[in-house]
Amino acid sequence: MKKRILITGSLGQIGTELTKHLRGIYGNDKVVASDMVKKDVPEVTETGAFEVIDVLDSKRLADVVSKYKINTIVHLAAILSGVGEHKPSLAYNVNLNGLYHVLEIAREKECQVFTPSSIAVFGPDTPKDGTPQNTIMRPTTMYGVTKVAGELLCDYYFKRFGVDTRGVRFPGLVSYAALPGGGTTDYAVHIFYDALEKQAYESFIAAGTYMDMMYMPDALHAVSSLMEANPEKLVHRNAFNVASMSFEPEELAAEIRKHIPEFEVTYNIDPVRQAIAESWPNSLDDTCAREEWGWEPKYDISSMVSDMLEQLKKKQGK
Ligand code: NAD
Ligand code: AKB
Repeated sequence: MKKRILITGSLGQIGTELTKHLRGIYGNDKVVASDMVKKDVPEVTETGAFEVIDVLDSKRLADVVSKYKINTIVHLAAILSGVGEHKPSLAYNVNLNGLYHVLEIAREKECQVFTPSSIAVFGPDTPKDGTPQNTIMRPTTMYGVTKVAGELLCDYYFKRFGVDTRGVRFPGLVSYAALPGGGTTDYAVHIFYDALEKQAYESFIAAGTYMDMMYMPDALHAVSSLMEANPEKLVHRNAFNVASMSFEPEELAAEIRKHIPEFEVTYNIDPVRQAIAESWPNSLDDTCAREEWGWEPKYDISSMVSDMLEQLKKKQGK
């Protein structure tokens, strides 16, 4: 069946690029972008249909799904880890009730659902290195709690109602098109802007703190590959570990220094986001994704840093 896709939260870090990626694959007229307010992001709002949808408004969501005869919902609207610790009740509401509305509409209107989970599903009791697909998940953040519950809800809707739900546990995503929306891994994006502007960056995450990271082109490819994967091969669904690189701030800085030798990093640690980072794994084992749907990332830290700096320079007209 030909896909007619609705993307929620499409003006965020992932949506800004995923909308273009999916319109490139399926056609501009087959992908409807949405967010809770319309902002001036021409690559999303001017290249195809755009609708204002607050995912807490289930009637509006259902009306748009009917209007465009949507058969696939890519659900990105969420509150991320840093903001979620400052506004836990908002994170609970948007992340859980928003997903519940999407799943109910998908059940009624027979839609496929793709929604990203996160490395935030893991917690301090989880094995830190080579974190397996199935392991202890006792997150200590509201964001992580909603992401674990979200994975379970998606599995429930698949097993109980046959809704074709799929997802990946994204690590921190590094990208140049849009800024990140208030997560713990955001330092790995901000560092590039300051490296180019000031040749210096003050990190809110401490040296030596490893987290999994991924460059956006690999993340986009992960979404479209899993959406198209043969369902008969999927043993897991919600959600797959995916990995491509793991680093700490000093290693990223050293890589940037290969292009900007005078670049310096200082530290002013944010205790909230540092505690979150310490509760997450150092690196995930993504064997299941590789075996079940052929996941294979292209970028490592060195190729990512070269491309990020080149693309940001172009964007800033340098
Ligand atoms: P983001 O914060 O950049 O964007 C989220 C978007 O959701 C924003 O445009 C915001 O306006 C919108 N939104 C918030 N509340 C809404 C509501 N009530 N109704 C409609 N829209 C609403 O986030 P992102 O980085 O693009 O993340 C998208 C998804 O990917 C989330 O589920 C997130 O948990 C997951 N994820 C992201 C990362 C990452 O590093 N970016 C890593 C792991 C998982
Ligand atoms: C965050 O830091 O909250 C996100 C994530 C890893 O889910 N980038």
